Amino acid sequence: MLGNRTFTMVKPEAVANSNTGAILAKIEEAGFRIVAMKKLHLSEERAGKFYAVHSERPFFGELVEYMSSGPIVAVILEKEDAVADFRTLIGATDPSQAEEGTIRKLFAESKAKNAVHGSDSDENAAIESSFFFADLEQF
Ligand code: IDP
Ligand code: MG
Repeated sequence: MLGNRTFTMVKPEAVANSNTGAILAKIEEAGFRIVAMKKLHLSEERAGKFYAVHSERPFFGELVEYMSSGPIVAVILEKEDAVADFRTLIGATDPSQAEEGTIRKLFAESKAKNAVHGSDSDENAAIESSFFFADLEQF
């Protein structure tokens, strides 16, 4: 299965703005299959753990506060070349730099509040999936 799965989150502002369904529709229209999905509210501690790789970045405090500000929807996705194709579908981190038609161009509010997460490698897709779904073998 390695190479065929990625992990995404619909981030708090997109959930709060009732964009979860529209974003999931774009994802399915692009050929991704939903393997597992749940809605939950991260604590600051859990958000900090998820983004630990960014702990030295200047925006880390803002990122943790934002990601714990409301519920998110965590999703494991399946498709050939899932990681790379999903990064293309969501567009650049900063929506002002994102291609037309990408999820971030359509739904993001800012570079920080950018609607969705997307794993950046097969290895991180597996790590991030198991962060939210401890019982992965059943999917
Ligand atoms: P990515 O989500 O496109 O992979 P990363 O560089 O991994 O981007 O950053 C993780 C998340 O941190 C971004 O999605 C965004 O929410 C937030 N972030 C990144 N850069 C900035 C910034 O310069 N200011 C505020 N938040 C940022
Ligand atoms: Mg990243």
